[in-house]
Amino acid sequence: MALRFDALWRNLRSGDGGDREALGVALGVAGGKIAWIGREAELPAFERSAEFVQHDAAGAWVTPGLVECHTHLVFGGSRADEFRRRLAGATYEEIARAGGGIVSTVAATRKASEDELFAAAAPRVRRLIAEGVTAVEIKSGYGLDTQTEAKMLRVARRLGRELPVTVYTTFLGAHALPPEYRGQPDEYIELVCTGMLPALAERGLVDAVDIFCENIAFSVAQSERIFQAAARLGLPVKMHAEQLSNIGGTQLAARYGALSTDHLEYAVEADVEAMHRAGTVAVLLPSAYYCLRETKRPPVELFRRHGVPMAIATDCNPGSSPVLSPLMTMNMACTLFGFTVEEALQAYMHNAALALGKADVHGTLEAGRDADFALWDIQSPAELVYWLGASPCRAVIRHGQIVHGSC
Ligand code: DI6
Ligand code: FE
Repeated sequence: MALRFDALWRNLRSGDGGDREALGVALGVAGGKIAWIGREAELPAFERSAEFVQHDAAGAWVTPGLVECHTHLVFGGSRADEFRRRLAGATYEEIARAGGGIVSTVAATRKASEDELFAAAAPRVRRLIAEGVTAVEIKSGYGLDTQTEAKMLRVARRLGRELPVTVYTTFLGAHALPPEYRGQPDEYIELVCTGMLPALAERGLVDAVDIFCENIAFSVAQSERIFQAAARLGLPVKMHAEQLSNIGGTQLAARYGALSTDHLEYAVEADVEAMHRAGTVAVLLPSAYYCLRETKRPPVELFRRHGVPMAIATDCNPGSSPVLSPLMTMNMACTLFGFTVEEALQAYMHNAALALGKADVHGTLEAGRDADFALWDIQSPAELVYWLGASPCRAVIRHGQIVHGSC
């Protein structure tokens, strides 16, 4: 059967900049999917649909759309004052314990209307798209009551409807203890498990469930109750684990088959082994490490040795990572964590898709998949990671349509 294209990009480059570099690549799109990709010299005969357009990419590099797999980008207010306090010497933990931090964003998010939250979040998402992102995960966790968590997740879904990006929602009801439950964390966990999560899942607002398992947040035992509640609903789980200390969250998460555990600065070899056995992805968040002036690096060498896939993400949030640049985050993964360029790129493509349980949809360029890709004005992929403060992204294509830039 003859191929029929709605669009064809010619004169692309692809590969990792090494031996597998390919010049003269062509990519044909039909019905929003990649219909054909390969060397232009081998392009088969094809028919042109009525709307057919041909683009000369003039040697631009093509990559899959980036997958931003860990954000908290829907929130009210700002924490610039907290940043000032931290510059003056207060620590993130001190601020959190004194009722600032996450809980101050909770107050601002509860107060904000749904339209206000959307209006604040949309430009953040557009920034990500402008750096090549075609899929983004967005967590709740600044509501901490059913109504506000629902509001946040509806805003996330609306971002996915109104902006050219695929949104995956994650329920993070166990992000912090809301002030009205002070001294009653187990009662709050009960509400999360039997009230909030089932209600939000029933409304179709939850793609996955996350927990902040940490001394300043929720214990391993409390986390387990949430994993059990998620399992009852058939929802995949993830965990913020071993970020500020090691309390054993990772091993629990691995026992529950978590898609990913995230942060992991304090993870040890037994954690890494458990992740390997469970197929759990290590999501590393170098910009949070940088913003918190953390000095303990995640055990990258152990992840490599045990074959645990590493993803990276901005962790975009108003406290520990007010960051909207995937490219800078890749640079930080290399400069601060010792990633290679190839690892950083994989970490933002295939491995990030794995961390969302969506590796069958995102993260690679293959015929039959959604035509979600980015074109870059670079001479080699190392330039994606090398430049700071300048995005060489020429265009972003989602479902076959140019959604950013031009080509
Ligand atoms: N870890 C983080 O880095 C973010 N949440 C979490 O559990 C921080 C969120 C914030 O400070 O608002
Ligand atoms: Fe986070």
